[in-house]
Amino acid sequence: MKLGRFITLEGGEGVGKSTNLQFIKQLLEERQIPFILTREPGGTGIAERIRAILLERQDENLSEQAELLLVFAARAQHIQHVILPALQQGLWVVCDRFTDATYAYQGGGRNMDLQTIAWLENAVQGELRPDLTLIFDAPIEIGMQRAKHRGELDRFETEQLAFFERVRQAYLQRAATDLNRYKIIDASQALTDVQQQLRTELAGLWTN
Ligand code: Z5A
Repeated sequence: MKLGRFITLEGGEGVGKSTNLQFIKQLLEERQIPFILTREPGGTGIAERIRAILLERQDENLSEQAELLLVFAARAQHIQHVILPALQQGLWVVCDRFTDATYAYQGGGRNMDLQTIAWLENAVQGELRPDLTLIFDAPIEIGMQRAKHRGELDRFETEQLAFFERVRQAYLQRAATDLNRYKIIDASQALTDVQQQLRTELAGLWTN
């Protein structure tokens, strides 16, 4: 059986990943492509519990090393119990964030060593990499403005503007390393224009 495709959505806070995940769902349904939608950190019972630890604001400071290892611990569960079984059954997997978020947030945002991240990536994922990564890019202020009505801030959302600027730059640097896999979506545009860009970028996958 042909393996499913693995598509990931990436970008800073409030750029429209969750909104456009639903649009991609519609496109897959129109084409009668079997798929699952999932997210990181999370996607399994244990991984969702790890997500809660990562996002909660607590009195005890979560060290950068603990944060990085928790992200990959959740990913290991998600890959073993959800992503690989789905791909092996021929389902497409559309995931809201994956390892590029680790390069962007822990690598770019927290300035952690990229070689350590790459080592963990290889150890946890083996050869698994997304077929297509859509990077939703917009000036930080736009994402923050869009996300600001959501109530209490999580642990990441309390970071300073400079942190999110480093995250954005890290995503753009990764995109430049592989123009086939990474597609930058100008997320500052109106939703209909963003969706038109998505139709264009996804068109190549329907035919291959
Ligand atoms: N994290 C990490 O550090 N390391 C890792 O390896 C991984 C994750 C995997 C949780 O992510 C945190 O985990 C994340 C990084 C860290 N922290 N941060 N920040 P998350 O994905 O759950 O959280 P998020 O990035 O904050 O997602 P989000 O805020 O839900 O953003 P979004 O999904 O990109 O946006 P949205 O909900 O689709 O849209 C926001 C609003 O804008 C909404 O009202 C929409 O209707 C509106 N919208 C969307 N598009 C448009 C356009 N084009 N025009 C106008 N309005 C729009």
